[in-house]
Amino acid sequence: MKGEEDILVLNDLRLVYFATSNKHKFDEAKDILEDYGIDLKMVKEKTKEIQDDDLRKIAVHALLKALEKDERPTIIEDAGLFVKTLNGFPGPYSSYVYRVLGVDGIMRLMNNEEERDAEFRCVLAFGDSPSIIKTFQGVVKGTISLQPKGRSGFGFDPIFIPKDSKKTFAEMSLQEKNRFSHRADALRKFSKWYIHL
Ligand code: ITT
Repeated sequence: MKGEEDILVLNDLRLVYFATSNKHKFDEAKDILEDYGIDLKMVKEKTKEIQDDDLRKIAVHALLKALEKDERPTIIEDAGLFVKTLNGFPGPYSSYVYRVLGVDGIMRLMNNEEERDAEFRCVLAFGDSPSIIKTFQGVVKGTISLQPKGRSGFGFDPIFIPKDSKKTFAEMSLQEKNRFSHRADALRKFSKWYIHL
Protein backbone atom coordinates (compact mmCIF):
# COMPACT_ATOMS: atom_id res chain seq x y z
CA MET A 1 0.00 0.00 0.00
CA LYS A 2 2.77 2.38 0.96
CA GLY A 3 4.49 1.74 -2.37
CA GLU A 4 1.40 2.78 -4.32
CA GLU A 5 1.21 6.09 -2.43
CA ASP A 6 4.83 6.80 -3.32
CA ILE A 7 4.14 6.23 -7.01
CA LEU A 8 1.14 8.56 -6.87
CA VAL A 9 3.30 11.37 -5.51
CA LEU A 10 5.91 10.85 -8.23
CA ASN A 11 3.25 10.99 -10.96
CA ASP A 12 1.90 14.28 -9.62
CA LEU A 13 5.37 15.77 -9.61
CA ARG A 14 5.90 15.06 -13.29
CA LEU A 15 3.61 17.84 -14.47
CA VAL A 16 4.91 21.39 -14.27
CA TYR A 17 3.20 24.54 -15.60
CA PHE A 18 5.18 27.22 -17.42
CA ALA A 19 3.56 30.66 -17.26
CA THR A 20 4.81 32.51 -20.31
CA SER A 21 3.45 34.38 -23.30
CA ASN A 22 6.38 33.23 -25.42
CA LYS A 23 5.85 29.96 -27.33
CA HIS A 24 9.54 29.79 -28.33
CA LYS A 25 10.58 29.80 -24.67
CA PHE A 26 8.04 27.10 -23.97
CA ASP A 27 9.27 24.86 -26.82
CA GLU A 28 12.87 25.24 -25.64
CA ALA A 29 11.89 24.39 -22.07
CA LYS A 30 9.75 21.41 -23.05
CA ASP A 31 12.65 19.90 -24.99
CA ILE A 32 14.97 20.13 -21.96
CA LEU A 33 12.48 18.96 -19.33
CA GLU A 34 11.56 15.91 -21.42
CA ASP A 35 15.10 14.60 -20.82
CA TYR A 36 14.31 14.55 -17.10
CA GLY A 37 10.86 12.96 -17.46
CA ILE A 38 9.08 16.19 -16.55
CA ASP A 39 5.99 17.09 -18.55
CA LEU A 40 5.49 20.78 -19.23
CA LYS A 41 2.25 22.61 -19.88
CA MET A 42 2.06 26.18 -21.15
CA VAL A 43 -0.11 28.65 -19.28
CA LYS A 44 -0.44 31.46 -21.78
CA GLU A 45 -1.62 34.35 -19.64
CA LYS A 46 0.97 37.04 -19.41
CA THR A 47 1.44 37.99 -15.77
CA LYS A 48 2.21 41.68 -15.51
CA GLU A 49 5.94 42.25 -15.17
CA ILE A 50 7.32 44.82 -12.78
CA GLN A 51 10.21 46.95 -14.03
CA ASP A 52 13.29 46.28 -11.94
CA ASP A 53 17.05 46.09 -12.42
CA ASP A 54 17.02 42.59 -11.01
CA LEU A 55 15.80 39.64 -13.14
CA ARG A 56 15.28 37.60 -9.98
CA LYS A 57 12.85 40.09 -8.46
CA ILE A 58 10.90 40.26 -11.72
CA ALA A 59 10.65 36.46 -11.99
CA VAL A 60 9.64 36.00 -8.33
CA HIS A 61 7.01 38.75 -8.54
CA ALA A 62 5.49 37.22 -11.68
CA LEU A 63 5.51 33.74 -10.13
CA LEU A 64 3.71 34.98 -7.01
CA LYS A 65 1.04 36.53 -9.26
CA ALA A 66 0.59 33.21 -11.09
CA LEU A 67 0.39 31.27 -7.80
CA GLU A 68 -2.27 33.67 -6.51
CA LYS A 69 -4.48 32.24 -9.25
CA ASP A 70 -3.47 28.58 -9.06
CA GLU A 71 -1.37 26.86 -6.45
CA ARG A 72 0.29 24.21 -8.59
CA PRO A 73 3.91 23.46 -9.61
CA THR A 74 4.77 26.47 -11.77
CA ILE A 75 7.86 27.92 -13.40
CA ILE A 76 8.34 31.43 -14.70
CA GLU A 77 11.48 32.89 -16.10
CA ASP A 78 12.83 36.28 -16.92
CA ALA A 79 15.72 36.75 -19.29
CA GLY A 80 17.75 39.51 -20.87
CA LEU A 81 20.68 40.35 -23.11
CA PHE A 82 23.53 42.17 -21.34
CA VAL A 83 25.98 43.93 -23.69
CA LYS A 84 29.31 44.74 -22.04
CA THR A 85 30.19 47.93 -23.87
CA LEU A 86 26.66 49.26 -23.26
CA ASN A 87 27.13 48.72 -19.51
CA GLY A 88 24.76 45.78 -19.51
CA PHE A 89 22.02 47.41 -21.61
CA PRO A 90 19.31 46.30 -22.44
CA GLY A 91 19.52 43.76 -19.56
CA PRO A 92 16.24 43.49 -17.61
CA TYR A 93 14.64 45.91 -20.11
CA SER A 94 15.26 43.58 -23.07
CA SER A 95 11.62 42.91 -23.75
CA TYR A 96 10.79 46.63 -23.98
CA VAL A 97 13.93 47.44 -25.97
CA TYR A 98 13.24 44.59 -28.38
CA ARG A 99 9.72 45.93 -28.98
CA VAL A 100 10.83 49.55 -29.40
CA LEU A 101 14.28 49.32 -31.04
CA GLY A 102 14.47 45.71 -32.18
CA VAL A 103 17.57 43.92 -33.42
CA ASP A 104 18.38 46.86 -35.74
CA GLY A 105 18.47 49.23 -32.78
CA ILE A 106 21.14 47.17 -31.04
CA MET A 107 23.04 46.90 -34.35
CA ARG A 108 23.05 50.71 -34.62
CA LEU A 109 24.28 51.10 -31.03
CA MET A 110 27.06 48.61 -31.78
CA ASN A 111 28.05 50.18 -35.10
CA ASN A 112 31.88 50.37 -35.41
CA GLU A 113 32.22 48.91 -31.91
CA GLU A 114 35.10 46.46 -31.60
CA GLU A 115 34.31 45.24 -28.08
CA ARG A 116 31.31 42.98 -28.76
CA ASP A 117 31.17 40.79 -25.66
CA ALA A 118 27.68 40.10 -24.35
CA GLU A 119 25.78 37.54 -22.36
CA PHE A 120 22.25 36.30 -22.02
CA ARG A 121 21.10 35.77 -18.44
CA CYS A 122 18.02 34.03 -17.19
CA VAL A 123 16.41 33.57 -13.80
CA LEU A 124 13.90 30.78 -13.44
CA ALA A 125 11.57 30.81 -10.43
CA PHE A 126 9.70 27.72 -9.25
CA GLY A 127 7.02 27.25 -6.63
CA ASP A 128 3.79 25.37 -5.99
CA SER A 129 2.58 27.74 -3.28
CA PRO A 130 3.67 31.27 -2.34
CA SER A 131 5.39 30.09 0.84
CA ILE A 132 8.53 28.63 -0.75
CA ILE A 133 10.00 29.93 -3.99
CA LYS A 134 13.23 28.60 -5.42
CA THR A 135 15.25 30.35 -8.12
CA PHE A 136 17.86 29.11 -10.61
CA GLN A 137 20.18 31.22 -12.73
CA GLY A 138 21.47 30.53 -16.21
CA VAL A 139 24.02 32.36 -18.30
CA VAL A 140 25.65 32.07 -21.71
CA LYS A 141 28.59 34.23 -22.73
CA GLY A 142 29.19 35.24 -26.32
CA THR A 143 29.43 38.15 -28.72
CA ILE A 144 27.15 40.42 -30.74
CA SER A 145 27.51 39.50 -34.43
CA LEU A 146 28.47 42.07 -37.05
CA GLN A 147 25.17 41.52 -38.86
CA PRO A 148 21.93 39.74 -38.00
CA LYS A 149 21.97 36.16 -39.29
CA GLY A 150 19.50 33.28 -39.29
CA ARG A 151 15.73 32.96 -39.05
CA SER A 152 15.12 30.55 -36.16
CA GLY A 153 14.29 31.38 -32.58
CA PHE A 154 13.13 34.78 -31.37
CA GLY A 155 14.16 38.15 -29.95
CA PHE A 156 17.87 38.85 -30.17
CA ASP A 157 18.77 35.36 -31.45
CA PRO A 158 19.90 36.68 -34.89
CA ILE A 159 22.68 38.81 -33.35
CA PHE A 160 24.03 36.58 -30.55
CA ILE A 161 26.90 34.15 -31.14
CA PRO A 162 27.58 31.95 -28.10
CA LYS A 163 31.17 31.24 -27.10
CA ASP A 164 32.58 28.12 -28.85
CA SER A 165 30.28 28.56 -31.84
CA LYS A 166 30.46 30.43 -35.13
CA LYS A 167 26.70 30.57 -35.60
CA THR A 168 24.13 32.93 -34.13
CA PHE A 169 21.33 31.37 -32.07
CA ALA A 170 19.00 32.10 -35.00
CA GLU A 171 21.13 29.90 -37.28
CA MET A 172 20.75 26.94 -34.91
CA SER A 173 18.04 24.35 -34.45
CA LEU A 174 16.19 24.46 -31.13
CA GLN A 175 18.22 21.47 -29.90
CA GLU A 176 21.49 23.15 -30.86
CA LYS A 177 20.52 26.38 -29.10
CA ASN A 178 19.64 24.30 -26.05
CA ARG A 179 23.22 23.02 -25.91
CA PHE A 180 24.38 26.57 -25.15
CA SER A 181 21.59 28.78 -23.92
CA HIS A 182 21.07 30.64 -20.66
CA ARG A 183 17.54 29.22 -20.46
CA ALA A 184 18.76 25.65 -20.94
CA ASP A 185 21.38 26.23 -18.22
CA ALA A 186 18.73 27.38 -15.71
CA LEU A 187 16.27 24.66 -16.75
CA ARG A 188 18.84 21.89 -16.29
CA LYS A 189 19.70 23.20 -12.82
CA PHE A 190 15.99 23.28 -11.98
CA SER A 191 15.34 19.78 -13.39
CA LYS A 192 18.24 18.17 -11.49
CA TRP A 193 16.91 19.68 -8.27
CA TYR A 194 13.26 18.91 -9.03
CA ILE A 195 13.62 15.23 -9.84
CA HIS A 196 15.28 14.69 -6.47
CA LEU A 197 12.45 16.32 -4.49
P1 ITT B 1 7.44 36.02 -20.97
O1 ITT B 1 5.98 36.00 -21.22
O2 ITT B 1 7.98 34.69 -20.54
O3 ITT B 1 7.88 37.15 -20.05
P2 ITT B 1 9.01 37.49 -22.95
O4 ITT B 1 9.36 37.21 -24.38
O5 ITT B 1 8.40 38.82 -22.62
O6 ITT B 1 8.10 36.28 -22.42
P3 ITT B 1 11.30 38.08 -21.20
O7 ITT B 1 10.64 39.25 -20.62
O8 ITT B 1 11.99 37.12 -20.30
O9 ITT B 1 10.29 37.22 -22.10
O10 ITT B 1 12.35 38.39 -22.32
C1 ITT B 1 13.00 39.58 -22.49
C2 ITT B 1 13.46 39.74 -23.91
O11 ITT B 1 14.82 39.32 -23.97
C3 ITT B 1 12.73 38.94 -24.97
O12 ITT B 1 11.62 39.63 -25.46
C4 ITT B 1 13.81 38.80 -26.03
O13 ITT B 1 13.83 39.93 -26.86
C5 ITT B 1 15.08 38.73 -25.20
N1 ITT B 1 15.46 37.34 -24.96
C6 ITT B 1 15.35 36.62 -23.82
N2 ITT B 1 15.76 35.35 -24.01
C7 ITT B 1 16.12 35.28 -25.31
C8 ITT B 1 16.60 34.24 -26.12
O14 ITT B 1 16.75 33.01 -25.68
N3 ITT B 1 16.85 34.53 -27.40
C9 ITT B 1 16.67 35.76 -27.89
N4 ITT B 1 16.21 36.79 -27.21
C10 ITT B 1 15.93 36.55 -25.92
